[in-house]
Amino acid sequence: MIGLIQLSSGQYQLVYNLFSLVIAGMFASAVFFILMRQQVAPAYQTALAIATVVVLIAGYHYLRIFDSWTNSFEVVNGSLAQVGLGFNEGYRYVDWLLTVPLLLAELVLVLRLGWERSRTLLTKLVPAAMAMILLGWPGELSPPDSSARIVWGVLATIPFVYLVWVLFTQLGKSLGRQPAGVDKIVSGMRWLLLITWSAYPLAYIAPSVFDNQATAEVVRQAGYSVADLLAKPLFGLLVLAIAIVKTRADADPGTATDVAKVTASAN
Ligand SMILES: *C/C=C(C)/C=C/C=C(C)/C=C/C1=C(C)CCCC1(C)C
Repeated sequence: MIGLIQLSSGQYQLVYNLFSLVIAGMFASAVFFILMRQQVAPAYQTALAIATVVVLIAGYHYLRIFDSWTNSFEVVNGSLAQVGLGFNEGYRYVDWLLTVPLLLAELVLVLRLGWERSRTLLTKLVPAAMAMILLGWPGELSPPDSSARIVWGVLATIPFVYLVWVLFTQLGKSLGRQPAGVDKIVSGMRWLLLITWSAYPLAYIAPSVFDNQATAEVVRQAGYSVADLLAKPLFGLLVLAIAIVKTRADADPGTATDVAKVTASAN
């Protein structure tokens, strides 16, 4: 249990407004992904459907997170004191347990690596993701200055490093097999994954790093919120972009054939 903290009204409002922004981002992107469905070939609609489900699950959890935030503080002498059971961090972990495996499936599906490769990849990545989240959870509930927090965090980082390393190298390998235009998006996605997923462990260690627990709480909540916006709606937009470019490339194989003819006649 995190010790009782007191926030200034500015700190409280900052997190409050960020949660509200995340809710808007999640539901707006869900609507957008649904409306864009017709723009992509059936082969990519599953990936887009998963992207939609991910932002809906996260949007729902942020509604609960928002509620928990407003219920855990009360104005006492001009600042916000923690009351009752305190803020429930559990919603995030339940959310990640559902959305992280789905995000991995979304990525593998849109790359269309073939059934065998996709299956092998997911049987490595999904258990690693589950282990990472389940090991981080008890640490998140440990006191800010405890060694338990550090130990669980380090344990969770082992599957995390493995996961990010596999994703980064696999995405790198698939670059050469993607149609023109898609390779740039896949490369951007590779960096987006590396940077945003690394923001989570950084937000996690905030309570151990900052002496002032009010600052630590704001950094942690802001870190997780911004990371979630990038890792779910923005990531989904890149998946949609890949699906649209690939749909066009599949529908217009003429471009590829013409290029082949020109090259052949030039020889
Ligand atoms: C949509 C949610 C996503 C992509 C969540 C990702 C979460 C992580 C990459 C969490 C990683 C953690 C560590 C590497 C160590 C400390 C504990 C965690 C679980 C915060």
